[in-house]
Amino acid sequence: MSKSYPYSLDSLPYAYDALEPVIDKETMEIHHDKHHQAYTDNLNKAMEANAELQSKSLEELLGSNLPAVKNNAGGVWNHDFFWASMTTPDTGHIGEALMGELEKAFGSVEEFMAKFEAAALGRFGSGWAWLVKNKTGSLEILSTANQDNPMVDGVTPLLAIDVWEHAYYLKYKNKRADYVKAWWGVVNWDKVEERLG
Ligand code: MN3
Repeated sequence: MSKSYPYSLDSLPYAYDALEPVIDKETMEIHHDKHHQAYTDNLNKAMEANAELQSKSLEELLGSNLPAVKNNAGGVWNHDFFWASMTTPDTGHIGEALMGELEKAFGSVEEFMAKFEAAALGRFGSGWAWLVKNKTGSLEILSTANQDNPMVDGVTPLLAIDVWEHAYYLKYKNKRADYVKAWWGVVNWDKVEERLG
């Protein structure tokens, strides 16, 4: 999924209504066509103003000390990752290798989900919750603010949920917990296992 300048917005890997009823079509249209498009456009603008960065990869920009570069690079990368993390409701299941890693790190799938939900709900304001593989190869849960991306700390993202209000407000209003619980139904577990490597 490595992109480079000039950045363009990829189509969703499924139809806008593919995640219904968990995530409604209108939310997906606005989230992808407006928000993700805006991060893409604003990243290109920031790159125009910082031509020396144009040869860098998108991943390298995630750690930029220029807020306009870092925030919009995160917005582009994180949403590509988020779309690919989801699939048609109730079609995925956790494979053996991933199950083993989740049990090793968290004790059980239920414990993993509880901790991941706590990270998603505990993120004050806008941000993300992540399942990552850390530098020693074990799984961890963390959350980031805004469009920050944990790869800058050397970890490998496996799964992420967007908990900005734009991701859920039309359908779930202020009830982030309901969104997070329903979201398990659209996780693309095959993709998570693939990212495990
Ligand atoms: Mn978003």
